Amino acid sequence: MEDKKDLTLALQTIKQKALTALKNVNSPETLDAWKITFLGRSSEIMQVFKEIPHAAPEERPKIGQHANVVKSELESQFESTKQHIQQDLLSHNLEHEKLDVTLPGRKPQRGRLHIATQTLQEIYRILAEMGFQVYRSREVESDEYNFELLNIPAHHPARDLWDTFYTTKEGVILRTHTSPGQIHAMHEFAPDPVRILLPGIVYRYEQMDASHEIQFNQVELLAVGNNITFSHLRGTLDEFVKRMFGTGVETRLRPSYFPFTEPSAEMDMKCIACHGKGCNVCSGTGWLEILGCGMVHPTVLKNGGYDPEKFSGFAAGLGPERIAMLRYGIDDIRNFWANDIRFLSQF
Ligand code: FA5
Repeated sequence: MEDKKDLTLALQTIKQKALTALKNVNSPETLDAWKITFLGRSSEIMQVFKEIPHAAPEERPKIGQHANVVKSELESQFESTKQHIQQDLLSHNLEHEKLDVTLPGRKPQRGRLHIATQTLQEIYRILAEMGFQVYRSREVESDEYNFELLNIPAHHPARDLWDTFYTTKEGVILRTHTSPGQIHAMHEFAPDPVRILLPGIVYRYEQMDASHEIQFNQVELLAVGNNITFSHLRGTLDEFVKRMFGTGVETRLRPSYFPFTEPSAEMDMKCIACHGKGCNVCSGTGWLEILGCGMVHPTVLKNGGYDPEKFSGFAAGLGPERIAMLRYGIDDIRNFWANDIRFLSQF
């Protein structure tokens, strides 16, 4: 048991030691350490509080009072040191982390539509002005719609024109072109006239190169009515190309073959990448095929529910990525779906 004198002396020593040590405190870390040492649960001052019950009863209040005074003194010194340190830290930061408020702000990155989507929207806009409405059709098709109803029976050699992705379910395939949508639309609208465009992704199991992808968009055009002629087809395509590319572009219509049109043709555009000299975009020919077209075959009209004696129609299938390549001078179609932000952010 310690007597009053000892405890009073102890308190004085504690105070002295603590205040001396506080003079060397100059950071939040050393301040925390100081607090643990001089005010923490196992600090000397706390030991004094534990000793009080063992002192002579008449001395206890005095010692208690003295201990409380020392403790509050240490606490208030702690607080003021803490404030000094914070103030010093702030001044230091203000001095060393100066902000140049005159610097221009950082531009937030904005998203954008994919170049294929932008091109599709431009095509819709032009064709809408020319009276065509968008008609959506499925990407997963039956063999019947993708081939048979389009006058391409099983084992017909024309099937080789479209290398097909088959599914594990018999007769279910990924559409190889947007033409099956023609039949769906005709079934819906016959015997009324139609003037529609059918956009969407198509799939082909083929060798990829600078102008051939295995998935790409097509936009199908279909007009069915009375007295529709090849001149209407030609006029519509010429007008479309003029509105898409301007008046200066050179196109040519070549006779071709599709089982679902008769007669059939393909339209080429002078290659913009090489100005017709020949490059890897146009396979050295100077021309790039942008669409297939023709007058709807009587069998297809009949399959769609129209009487071919009374109705006629034209159809075309455009390749929007090819059109975008010509428009923006893109020299490889594989860029479209490679997800390279450096390519995509240019448009
Ligand atoms: C067809 O797919 C026919 N359905 C088009 C058609 C519709 C003809 C209506 C008559 C009447 P073709 O396979 O040629 O035809 O493709 C049409 C267009 O799609 C091509 O002119 C080209 O622009 C684009 N295309 C074709 N294959 C690819 C490919 N692998 N990668 C990118 N674009 C392609």
